[in-house]
Amino acid sequence: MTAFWQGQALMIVPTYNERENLPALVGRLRALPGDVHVLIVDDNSPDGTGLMADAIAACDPGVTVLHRGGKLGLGTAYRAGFQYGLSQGYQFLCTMDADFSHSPESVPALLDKAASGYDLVIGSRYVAGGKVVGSPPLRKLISYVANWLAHLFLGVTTHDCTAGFRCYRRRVLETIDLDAIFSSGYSFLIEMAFLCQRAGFRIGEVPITFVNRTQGASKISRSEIYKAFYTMLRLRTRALPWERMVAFYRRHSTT
Ligand SMILES: Nc1nc2c(ncn2[C@@H]2O[C@H](COP(=O)(O)OP(=O)(O)OP(=O)(O)O)[C@@H](O)[C@H]2O)c(=O)[nH]1
Ligand SMILES: [Mg+2]
Repeated sequence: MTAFWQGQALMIVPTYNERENLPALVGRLRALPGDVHVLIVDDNSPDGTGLMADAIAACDPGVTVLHRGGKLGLGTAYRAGFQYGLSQGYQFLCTMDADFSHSPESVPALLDKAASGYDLVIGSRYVAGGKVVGSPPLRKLISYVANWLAHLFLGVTTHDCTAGFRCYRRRVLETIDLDAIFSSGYSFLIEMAFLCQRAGFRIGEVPITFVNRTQGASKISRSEIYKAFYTMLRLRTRALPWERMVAFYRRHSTT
């Protein structure tokens, strides 16, 4: 049976020093039903991931590589990937980490959920059935606190708004002004979840088992963690007047 996303889904994989993981990851993605295409966004990885990506792409027309000059951040890598995917006409633009924390075999579940009427689907650790395996307690705590603050401060209802395993429908990325997104790093994920919700898009989650990487090193630094908290403060102060106006309008239009 042909998958409904046949040739219409692009998986964007940002990479920085992922040579141990990339070939197997791309192999498993390309073995999925529905010919999921892969875009690798590599930031001139010192370990030669970019060259390896070129070699993979040379043997498979379903794989493309976007090279950038240096480490420009996860958020801007996603944005470059979205711009490429939109220009190529894809209907479903997905993202995942290269380190197997996100299982390639869960991608069809994200696409299925998107097709059932969701504009953004997140592979979530924090809904019933979701799990985290092998993460150090401090990482778990930071992730938990970041999500809790996003719920409390920003009113984001998504349970896992820091997850990078996502599927966006094309219309989401056409509506949101990607160039106006301030975050260039990991906090891009929180900002996108916030902007999608504020724009009225329907956000769904599918449970996933997040497995801590076994190959390569984490790129998340202390400054990225500070930036995530700064992003929430920034979005909060920007959101407040707007939210107040809507609340005021709603209150007065119903009385
Ligand atoms: N192109 C690009 N990719 C990046 C950059 N920073 C991180 N990545 C990639 O983004 C993905 C997520 O990064 P990770 O280091 O796994 O971050 P994480 O999953 O939050 O942290 P761990 O759980 O410790 O692995 C991986 O595929 C990285 O290679 C960047 O500046 N540019
Ligand atoms: Mg990771």
